[in-house]
Amino acid sequence: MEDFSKWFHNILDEAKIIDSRYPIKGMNVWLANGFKIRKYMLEALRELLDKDHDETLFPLLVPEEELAKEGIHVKGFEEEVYWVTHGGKKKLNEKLAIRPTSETAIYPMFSLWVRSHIDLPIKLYQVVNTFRYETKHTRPLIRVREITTFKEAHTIHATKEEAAKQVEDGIDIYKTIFNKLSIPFLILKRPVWDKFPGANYTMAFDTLFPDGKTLQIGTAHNLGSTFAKTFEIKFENENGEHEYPYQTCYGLSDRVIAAIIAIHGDEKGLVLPPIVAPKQVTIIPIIFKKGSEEVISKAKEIEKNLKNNGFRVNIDDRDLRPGKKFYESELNGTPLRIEIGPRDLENNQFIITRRDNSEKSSFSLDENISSIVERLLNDITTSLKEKGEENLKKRIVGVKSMDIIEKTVLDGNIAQINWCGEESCGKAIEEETNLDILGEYGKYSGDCIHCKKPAKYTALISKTY
Ligand code: PR8
Repeated sequence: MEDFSKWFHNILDEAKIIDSRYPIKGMNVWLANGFKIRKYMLEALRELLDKDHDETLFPLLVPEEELAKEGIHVKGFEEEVYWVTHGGKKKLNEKLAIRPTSETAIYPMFSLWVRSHIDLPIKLYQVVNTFRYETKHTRPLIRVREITTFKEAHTIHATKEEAAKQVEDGIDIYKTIFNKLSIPFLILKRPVWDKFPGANYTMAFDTLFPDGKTLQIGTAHNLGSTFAKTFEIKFENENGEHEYPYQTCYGLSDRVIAAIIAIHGDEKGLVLPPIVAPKQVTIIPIIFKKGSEEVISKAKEIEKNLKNNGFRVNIDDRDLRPGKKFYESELNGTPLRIEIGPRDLENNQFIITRRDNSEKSSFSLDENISSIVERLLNDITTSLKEKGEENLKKRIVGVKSMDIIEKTVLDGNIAQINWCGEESCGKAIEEETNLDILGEYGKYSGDCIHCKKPAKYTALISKTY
């Protein structure tokens, strides 16, 4: 893929994911295929979150007074907030912020809900649109100003230990979802200057795009008691004393869909992990004048069988050349294509082609088709995952001196460096290379690449979106 950015924009359009021509920068229209991928992604995540989180829904608008309460938080977002200032022609007495994220919408309510230790923990999430007036270059799905499927979880606990454990639980949920989507990832503790505004610490998931840039595809933040103190959230413990609780939040956006498209796709188009593929199997009857009825009726039988077994399947019996149909199903990333024609019927067989590796196999029509499909779909998930992980691993390259960091990264890699862990030194490294330190990674030995003091970490550094 020579020009990734061009490829990415084309595929969003050709595979009907997003129309980015909406006349507000950073705001896009979800098209039919994109919407379905988004829907299946959401279903998979909800299934995981619903096990021990409650889904809720808070208002879009936040009073200025609430947004302004948490000093560090508001400072982090002040450049990015859209404001509602008027109701019709009337200027509002108090400006209303359009949520850039919902801490300041949710936590004032926590202060009403939390009274006693028996009210804790609370674990909730919502799936909403949030708005950030991003100043960096916007790109569909990757950096948008209307984040259309912001999946944000917020939890509140009686103890620090429980909150720390919850961050790990949030990370586990995200690991599971990324594995289901075959997205390779790194989990890194962000340097202090790059943590979520108001958090004690931020754990981030990064993945590597084909152009060598990394994308942060999810984060989990330990908020400590900072917000509880600001929003006066207190609970009575078992001894009748009043304490501040501890909070966490974690979130994903449609960047996950950008990652699915970018990491698995190829020059023919999308390659979708089966869990989110709008169609998991497309049956293409190869019809000639002679014998077409038998072929169609067999195709319908296969379709019915697969549908009954819960697969998303369709028959493409449009009056088009098979080649055109193959092309479309490849473009749309449909994981499996079944072909069946008169000659196959004569041989009592059908043919399945995998989208991910183009492997073609023929099977007897007497075999259990749904178990073949199930096995192949699972194989696709696994092999996409393995391929992605292998590539990610290969592209983490140890670098010993400052002058080759940039070149290493420009060649499409993530550089691994020794670092003293000092903020001033880390920022100097970032400034000199024009790259970002993602966080601590793996064992260290030797001296800091920049200041030459003993290293505390090996850190990863990359070009980020
Ligand atoms: C929080 N509060 O907000 P976070 N376009 C697309 N995706 C984005 C964008 C954007 N402009 N900005 C961020 N993301 C916490 C946790 C509630 C939930 C994605 O955290 O600011 C990034 O993948 O880190 C980011 O990791 C995730 O949303 C959560 O946003």
